Amino acid sequence: MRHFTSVHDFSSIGDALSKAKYVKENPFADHELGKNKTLLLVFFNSSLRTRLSTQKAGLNLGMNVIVLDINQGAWKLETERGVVMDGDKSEHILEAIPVMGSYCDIIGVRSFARFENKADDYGEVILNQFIKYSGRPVFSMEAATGHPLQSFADLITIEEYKTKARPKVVMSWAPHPKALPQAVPNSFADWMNCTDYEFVITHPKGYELDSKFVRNAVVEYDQDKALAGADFVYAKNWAAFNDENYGKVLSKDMSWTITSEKMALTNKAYFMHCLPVRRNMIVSDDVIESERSLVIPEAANRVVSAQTVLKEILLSL
Ligand code: AN0
Ligand code: CP
Repeated sequence: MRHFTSVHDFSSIGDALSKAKYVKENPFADHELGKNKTLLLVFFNSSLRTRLSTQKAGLNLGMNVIVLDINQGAWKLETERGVVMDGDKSEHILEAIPVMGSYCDIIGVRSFARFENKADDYGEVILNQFIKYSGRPVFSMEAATGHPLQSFADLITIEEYKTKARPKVVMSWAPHPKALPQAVPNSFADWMNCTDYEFVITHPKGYELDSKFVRNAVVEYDQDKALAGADFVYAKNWAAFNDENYGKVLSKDMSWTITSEKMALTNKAYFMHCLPVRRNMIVSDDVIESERSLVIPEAANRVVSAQTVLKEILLSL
């Protein structure tokens, strides 16, 4: 594996899971693999889990790890070519990227959708510039359209907790005060569609996701119907994807919040969320605190997903 931007960079889901199982059971077995190799993590947006779990993954592999927060101490970057740079941006990303590449062996990038231009977001312009100009293997730490390290950790978690071969997994939209990217639900759908689980997506009308990620998943607009018999409930907010309302909040309907009444419709489902989560908007206190909540083991598996991917990239150097 050279770059990692989606589930399709693994040869199969089975391959990804068996590699993750080995990493989880033998976290320090490859401590020599990353010796004298430098991992650079570049953040254009905030992070708690991705920052810590990816650093930890690199350290477990014996790597040196450096982190750059673009918005805290680095020069403001221009990303558009051809612009007369007479504003507040001191440096162009076309110089910054190869410079960053010259200081490391592998680069992780977090750059969320900006909701300024749908074609730029869905063209993954920033991530692709890193791939093109850094000269290094690049992996996504949540880019504009996907968050594959999160979905990989989600899949590992479902495999650990499922009690039947084909669990019913329901991804439900839930309300949130601000516009959030579609990266997490896009990737979750992408990964779930590579399994043989029963996978259902539920959201209010207007929140349809890109068909490239939804593929053959069942879309059910009635949340109660979707939740019936669910084994896993994966809650997430996202902003509208369609051209007319791209990046907009169309609804804050609190009847979509995941409460104990909603969970009572399921087959004693486990509750999942990638975090950070807004309590009593997305999910009630009692559900997230219940014994069926997997949010902490799910976050812990972020080390496993990151370490599995970094190991594959290190093996390809
Ligand atoms: C981000 C999002 O929804 O994409 C990151 C989630 C991992 N969430 C927020 O910005 C609150
Ligand atoms: N789930 C996740 O990626 O969390 P952070 O935004 O805190 O990294």
